[in-house]
Amino acid sequence: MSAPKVKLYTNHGCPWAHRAHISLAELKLPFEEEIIDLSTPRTPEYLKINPRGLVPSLEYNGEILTESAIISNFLANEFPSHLIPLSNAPGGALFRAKVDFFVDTFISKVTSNFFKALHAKTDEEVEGFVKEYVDAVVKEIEPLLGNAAPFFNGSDKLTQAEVLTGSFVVRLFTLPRHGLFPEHILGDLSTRAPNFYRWGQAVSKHPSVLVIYDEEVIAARTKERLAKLRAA
Ligand SMILES: N[C@@H](CCC(=O)N[C@@H](CS)C(=O)NCC(=O)O)C(=O)O
Repeated sequence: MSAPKVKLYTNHGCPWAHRAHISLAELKLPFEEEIIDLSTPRTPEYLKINPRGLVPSLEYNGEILTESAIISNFLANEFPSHLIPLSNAPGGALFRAKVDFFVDTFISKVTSNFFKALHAKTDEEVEGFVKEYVDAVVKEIEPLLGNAAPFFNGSDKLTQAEVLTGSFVVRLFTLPRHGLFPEHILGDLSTRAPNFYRWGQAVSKHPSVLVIYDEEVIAARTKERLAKLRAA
């Protein structure tokens, strides 16, 4: 089989596009990348590739795929690996169902509170969302990580569960030290959700999760974006 032609349209500040980078790094797939400037309107050329104007988009042997979860799941299926078993492998369908539930729960019940806290106007509001974040982890995520070793479902390697959540986890573990988030969130998590805290530490140090993550740049850009929003 000849090597596939892979091109990723991305922006290194975007946690959704970051998912595709984690997939490509774990699968060791060579790819070309085009950085899309999100500070200006999308070009007509890019809107032909992705009419929604969002990143990421993936060109795979001339076909275009959009939406980060669809891209990462496509890559995991096209290149079977340690990330996720095939659904017809023994236990494969069950593992996939567990990953789906974990990712859906993390994105729908937990991460939204992170962005709400970032955008909150008063310290009291920030603390409210931080508490909601920690409470949601304790209730929803902590029980799903009892057998993490250190990754999802007893795996010693990254899985699709980390591919689809790692970009948000690394932000949680790094942005508090830049004053973007109350630092006590990590202390609260370490006492109230020790499984999650151990898992998150391993995820946020993994080379494939860090592959495009420039903590200083992300922190500075997030501060700039928030300052602009507040001034508006
Ligand atoms: N549901 C999409 C979300 C992608 C998304 O929201 N990307 C943002 C950057 S993080 C974007 O392209 N925004 C366009 C803009 O800012 O104009 C996915 O998972 O791929």
